[in-house]
Amino acid sequence: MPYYPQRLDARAQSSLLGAIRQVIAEAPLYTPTMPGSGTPMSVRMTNAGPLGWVTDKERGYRYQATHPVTEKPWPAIPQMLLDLWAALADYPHPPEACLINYYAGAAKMGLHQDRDEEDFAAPVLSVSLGDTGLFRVGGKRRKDPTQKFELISGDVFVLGGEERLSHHGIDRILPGTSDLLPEGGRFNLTLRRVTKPT
Ligand code: MD3
Ligand code: FE
Repeated sequence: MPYYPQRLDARAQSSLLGAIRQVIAEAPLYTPTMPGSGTPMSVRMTNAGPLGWVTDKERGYRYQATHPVTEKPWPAIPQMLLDLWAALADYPHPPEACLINYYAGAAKMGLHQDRDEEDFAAPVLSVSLGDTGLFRVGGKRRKDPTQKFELISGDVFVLGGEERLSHHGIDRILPGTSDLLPEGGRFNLTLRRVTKPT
């Protein structure tokens, strides 16, 4: 996994956090629900960019151009993130979605694949901010063995090629491991290309 530990220094992390807070002011974090069951996820989410990833009981996992609660278009992807994509993604088109996950206290995310995009040729780029996340990554098959990593504030991962369809999840957050967020918890930002470029 191309891994850039501490790619963002403390100043870059606070500046990016400021940009994310501006996005959230326009497009508040909401609680997504699982397809079918309607069970709420423990992670809260919002998005920036022309498309955002959402899920609810009735319509399931999908990308859409508007916030499910405010029904307004998502705010623009912060320039810093577009620059990071241009520097690291090795993909000649801009990302269309920036999914913002917020993990408070006991929030976690079960093992899954990211496969709601049309274009698996594009990588997924992940940035962590705030408390450390215990990340688990396996293989293309659900039963493949998994490895554990700590995702620390300022770390950047680029998942492309063979790894693009690896199973992965967040087991838990380690409280009190970063001073970046006064309220505690962890933000993860993922940049994604959704549609095939024409
Ligand atoms: C490995 N987010 O939003 S980011 C997600 O920390 C998601 O919030 C986690 O999984 C988080 O879908 C993990 C790191 C990541 C992102 C995409 C991947 C790892 C990946 C795609 C393939 C393999
Ligand atoms: Fe994922």
